[in-house]
Amino acid sequence: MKPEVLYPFAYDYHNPQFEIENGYQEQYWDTPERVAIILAEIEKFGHTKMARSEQQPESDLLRVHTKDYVQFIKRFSQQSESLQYPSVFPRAIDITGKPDYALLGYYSLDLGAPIGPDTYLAAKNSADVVISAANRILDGQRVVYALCRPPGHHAEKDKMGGYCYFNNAAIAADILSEHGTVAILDLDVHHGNGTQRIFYKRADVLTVSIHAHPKDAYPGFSGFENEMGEGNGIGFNLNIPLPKESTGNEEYDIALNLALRNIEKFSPNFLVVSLGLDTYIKDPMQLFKLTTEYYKVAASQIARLKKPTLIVQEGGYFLDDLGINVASFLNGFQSNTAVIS
Ligand code: SP5
Ligand code: ZN
Repeated sequence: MKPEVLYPFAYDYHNPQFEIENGYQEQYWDTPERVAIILAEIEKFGHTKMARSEQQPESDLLRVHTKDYVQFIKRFSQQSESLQYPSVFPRAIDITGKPDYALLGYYSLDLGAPIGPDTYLAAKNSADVVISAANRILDGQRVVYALCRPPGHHAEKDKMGGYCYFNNAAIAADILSEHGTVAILDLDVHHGNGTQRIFYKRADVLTVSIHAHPKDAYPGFSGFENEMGEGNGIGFNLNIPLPKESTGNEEYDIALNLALRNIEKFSPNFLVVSLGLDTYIKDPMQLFKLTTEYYKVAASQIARLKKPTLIVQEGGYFLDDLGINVASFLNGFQSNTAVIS
């Protein structure tokens, strides 16, 4: 079955020029072009249906984010004339009545998710895509690709960071979880700290992530093997960190198979894939060495689970090949989903 494709209502905005990494200005890799490039490439492959997503109720954001966080991004975004970066990071304080100067840092993990005039709209449009996609899955569509941008998996319930504001995959998983169990497979090269944390105490949503070992890659503070869930959620979080230097197709494939075996054992009703193409050999993140051809192989193995699957776009920054890498992954899904149990 060919994946149905949903993309944002509008996407030519929210274009920060830099993030700050280790004290230095670094290029901001998440650009509006990414959406256009992916769309242009996958259009060539004739997917079942490609559509702009519809607007969705703001209340769906509150499934995984606090009201004060969503309201802050909305208000602060609308009143900002230029991109705003935090200066202080207050922790464990009562934030009632504190000025925006303090709040911006309170709601931030890092200096990689600034807020400008169109940030809320871009993040909301991105979440709308995944909400519409989850609804398509509930309507009976077997494979849906949500072309989300900005990405979401680093966003926690009240924290933005790593280009992420609203956790698209988590919102979708929470919607689907009202109708059955859900597994989230996070394939972005960075650990999906937000997704992990949001579901950390839940047994009805299994979170599995394959990523560059946090000891030498962003986000650094989570993604370790010993993080296995808490309370009811113990045993329902699996991290598979891989070495930064030596991970190519073969090494990755072993990890993917371990991930898939665990998902199969959990036997979810729905699968959400956080798809990052920043595992690519030419990606500027310079971590893993996966190839265009391998994305197809990976997808065909995931498709063998034969679960209704929502693929959510996360990272991937080598623009020349980003489109073909997504297309390769989506094409790998086509061959194996004909019979679904
Ligand atoms: C969604 C997502 O992929 N977010 C990633 C955020 C990463 N931010 C830190 C980037 C540091 C990149 N440094 C690259 C150095 C190699 N030249
Ligand atoms: Zn990433």
